[in-house]
Amino acid sequence: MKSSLQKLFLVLFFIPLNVLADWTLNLRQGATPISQEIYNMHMVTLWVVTIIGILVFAVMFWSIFHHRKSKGAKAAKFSHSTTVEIIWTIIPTIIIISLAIPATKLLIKMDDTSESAITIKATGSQWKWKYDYLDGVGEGITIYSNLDDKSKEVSVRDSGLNPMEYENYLMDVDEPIVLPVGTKIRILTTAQDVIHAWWVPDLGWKRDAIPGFINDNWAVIEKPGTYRGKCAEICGAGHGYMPIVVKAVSMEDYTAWVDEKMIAQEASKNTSDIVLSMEELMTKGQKIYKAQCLVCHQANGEGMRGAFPAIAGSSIAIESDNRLRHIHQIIYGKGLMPAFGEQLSDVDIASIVTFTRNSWGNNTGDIIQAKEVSEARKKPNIITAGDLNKEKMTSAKKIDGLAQAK
Ligand SMILES: [Cu+2]
Repeated sequence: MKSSLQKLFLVLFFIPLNVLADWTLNLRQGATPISQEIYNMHMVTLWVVTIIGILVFAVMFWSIFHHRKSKGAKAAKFSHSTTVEIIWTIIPTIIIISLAIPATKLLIKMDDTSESAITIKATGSQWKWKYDYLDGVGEGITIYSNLDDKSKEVSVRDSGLNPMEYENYLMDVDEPIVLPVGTKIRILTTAQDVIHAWWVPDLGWKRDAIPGFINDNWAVIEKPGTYRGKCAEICGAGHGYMPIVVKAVSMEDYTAWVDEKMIAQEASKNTSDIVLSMEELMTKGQKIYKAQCLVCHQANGEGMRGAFPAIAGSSIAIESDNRLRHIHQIIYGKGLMPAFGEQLSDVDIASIVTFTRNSWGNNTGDIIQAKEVSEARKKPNIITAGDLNKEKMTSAKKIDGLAQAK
């Protein structure tokens, strides 16, 4: 028969170790020299504090046990000991300084972004990441990283799909950032609307992305692979929907990707002459809606009450007088809704407008072609003009109200 102490010991130590074999507690070693150095620094510090903890508690428990009252211990009468005070000041000071020196060196190294071969800028917005390749091979590329379609499908309430069965649930994107291995990459972080934070644990650092500020960091990824991260600053309802995926590839693969991406990017700039059938517009529109609009406006176009208005049955999406307003709302954004004009091509916007005007009971039959979007881009923003009028009207009403109250 095991004693109850033995049982307690088993519960506390052995059973969790067996059952949770995959369960790890420690910091990750990561994929960059810096993340490895952070890990080493962390381990040294951990051992130092563990040894101090063991020594201090050992002396404390030993003293309590051996000088207990039942053994007839008598309290000493002295109140000060200069020697002891000097010792307990000097020893911790030496320990702290010997930890602070390597830690400071490491922090300085982490901040040294000089001689980077490639610079990218990560801009957080509600709720996606935009990456601009600013310098080095790939300069001029822009990527928008949205939550992947599968995660969106699974995340819809009552979807009937089990998130536990989907390996990268909320950890995958439609388009990852591609970076070469063995190259010093400077990563700037900033934001467009509220504070976000760019965090890929394997790179060893996490940095706030603040509107109006640019923080810079760097990484040299050693091994090719996929590294996942997340926005690490609560940034609103869709905070959990903005993962980060970094695909690290060899330099050759990277240059090949850059060439391909450049061609695709160039092609997407000039789409105003493309004419599609209703069916083609609907299929394309549905795909883009899923990637860009679904998180806020939902799969059924009904939005989220109080935060994101419904598109189903909304006057902007069904009245024929509102076609331009509808297009402008997507190009220029409105309130919480970001501007998509830069991100989406003419044909993309045309498809999305056609799709939303002909879905969920919005049966306008309207077909919007890229040409109409390209022309709408040349017209002054009708949304802000409308808002200004509305503001004027409300202030006029207020003044009326005040006058009447008097
Ligand atoms: Cu965020």
